[in-house]
Amino acid sequence: MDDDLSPTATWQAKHHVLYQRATRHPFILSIRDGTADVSSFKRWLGQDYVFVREFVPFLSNVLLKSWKESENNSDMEIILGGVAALSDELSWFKNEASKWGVDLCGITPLTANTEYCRFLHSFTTPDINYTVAVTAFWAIETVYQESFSFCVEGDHKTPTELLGACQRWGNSDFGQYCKSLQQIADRRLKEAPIDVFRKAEEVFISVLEHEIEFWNMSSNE
Ligand code: HMH
Repeated sequence: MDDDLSPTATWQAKHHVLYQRATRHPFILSIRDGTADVSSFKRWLGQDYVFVREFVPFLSNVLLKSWKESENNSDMEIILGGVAALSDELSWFKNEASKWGVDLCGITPLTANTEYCRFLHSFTTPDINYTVAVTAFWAIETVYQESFSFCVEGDHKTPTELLGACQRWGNSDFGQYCKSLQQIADRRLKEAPIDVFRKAEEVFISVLEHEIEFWNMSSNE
């Protein structure tokens, strides 16, 4: 591995096949080339609303871990910004769902979603340390950032009615936010004991796998 790369960048390179499958999934490519199925997008929307609701306790717990365990005061403030943004995000989902005629009260989480949410909940126990949890947070946000930014870059043919969703995670401010999370994760990983480092790499891989399954679930009947 390249010594100049940070721990997270090293993993992105080492697991790049999996990383590409998560960030250049056929569902994302179909949005970008204008061939996405309305029913798939609506399924994704309803399922992701359920996911983001479950993300609130996950991220609140990362916030709590940063307060308890971080040696750097700015971490908690950066993570707090992420918690605060979830309130607006849930409103966005409700507004978007009403535009598309998706009834958010009637959503049953599908298997891939249930499994991903179970994975999120596994981080709230005290035996998972801050370094591992913040690495998961970075990876989860980064997959969405890299996926949706691709739909608003270059010669995309993303339909106008899907641009709002793509901009939500694909905008450059969110890109910067993900970079700040990456810096936190890398700073912690450089000081981490080997067992924590290995656990964080495992978590990175699991996030990619769950994200791929989430896209698969959204695109397939
Ligand atoms: C499945 N992964 C999934 N949903 C999201 N909203 C994000 C990541 C980013 O917050």
